[in-house]
Amino acid sequence: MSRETIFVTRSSMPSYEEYIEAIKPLWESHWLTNMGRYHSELEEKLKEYLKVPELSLMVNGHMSLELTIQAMGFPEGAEVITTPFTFISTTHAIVRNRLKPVFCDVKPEDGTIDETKLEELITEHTAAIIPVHVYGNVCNVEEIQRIADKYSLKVIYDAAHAFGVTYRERGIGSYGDASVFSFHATKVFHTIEGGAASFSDHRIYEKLYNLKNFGIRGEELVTEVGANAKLNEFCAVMGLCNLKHIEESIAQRRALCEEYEKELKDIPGIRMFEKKQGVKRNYGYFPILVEEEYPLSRDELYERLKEQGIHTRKYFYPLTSDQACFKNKYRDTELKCARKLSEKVLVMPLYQGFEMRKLAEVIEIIRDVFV
Ligand code: T4K
Repeated sequence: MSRETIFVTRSSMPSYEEYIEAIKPLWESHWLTNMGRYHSELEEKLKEYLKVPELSLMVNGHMSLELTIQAMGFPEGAEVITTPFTFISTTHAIVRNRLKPVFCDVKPEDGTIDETKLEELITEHTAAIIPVHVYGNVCNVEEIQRIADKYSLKVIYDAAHAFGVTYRERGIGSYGDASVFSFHATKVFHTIEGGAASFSDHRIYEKLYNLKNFGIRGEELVTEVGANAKLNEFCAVMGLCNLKHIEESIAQRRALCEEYEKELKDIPGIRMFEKKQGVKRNYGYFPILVEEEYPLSRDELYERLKEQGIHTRKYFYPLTSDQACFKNKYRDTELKCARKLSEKVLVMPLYQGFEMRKLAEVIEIIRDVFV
């Protein structure tokens, strides 16, 4: 049985030599940040890889979302319909923009926002919808867009988990008014810390440029109030190196996910999310749902695995709407399914280099409760 600790994920790395070689020019140029050469190169390469018309690199996924919301210029206090079954960043980005989150329930089959519940939450104050492609599961983008068009709402996707995902041959970041990706160290593709927003309206690029660089447009010219959310050159180089190996990394993850699926599908009480037709996945996360038929509760299974050195994660429990900073502060909406999912979900270890032998140990522990 496993003695070595296994975490839910582990950062993919290029070889040490590859990265060192790639950062050498930084010692020659002394140009380390402020939209340098590698920043531009990565922006161009990611536009192509993600199949999106425009892209703005940022210091992390959270600031990408926060500034993209800001770039839309919603009136203070406007309502934004979103999901609570997500990382806290999604809700923070809304609230930090002085907007009010309105939490919409999610669907049991994939954890994405329940588009059938959207219309009943729309009021005269609604400005936008911020759905999440949680675990890379693609939202019902067609129906969300239809509703947004009907009520003249903006749609910003939190695509933090959806790097490289395509739906009907289109880059996932080409849907809605904008999408936001995370390139955090724990993601399928990373720049250590980093993120990006994608969109089709070039004016958003200009706006985000100002917001991420103090509004500076010339040595003596500041045109608007902005923050500092630039990606530095060391991170950009890490991204360029990782991008070279992304297909191999996704292929490895895919093999691991297929093995998990094969081994878990017949275990009573262990459920997996459904796969949507037309989606090319990135295999970023492997969530399971621990249902009543399983002899242990989700929390008991979490503890059982942990005792054996296997650190799964309850992404996403509690719901963001139940966190101390948001509880009882916003409109009370029904979140039955989201709450159930958050009480059942457990994200399994998955990363490049995770050995099949270790995966077999995880499965054995999950199965062992029946003997
Ligand atoms: N929207 C959504 C839906 C998101 O999920 C996220 C981030 C965002 C927005 C915001 O994007 P960023 O601003 O973060 O770019 C992690 C990540 O920090 C976070 O990026 C991610 N979502 C979230 C789901 O997971 P924690 O607090 O669970 O991470 P931590 O430090 O516990 O790490 C998890 C495991 O990863 C560790 O047990 C070991 C491994 N690890 C961790 C680090 C930091 C590594 O292998 N290398 C590392 O450098 O939040």
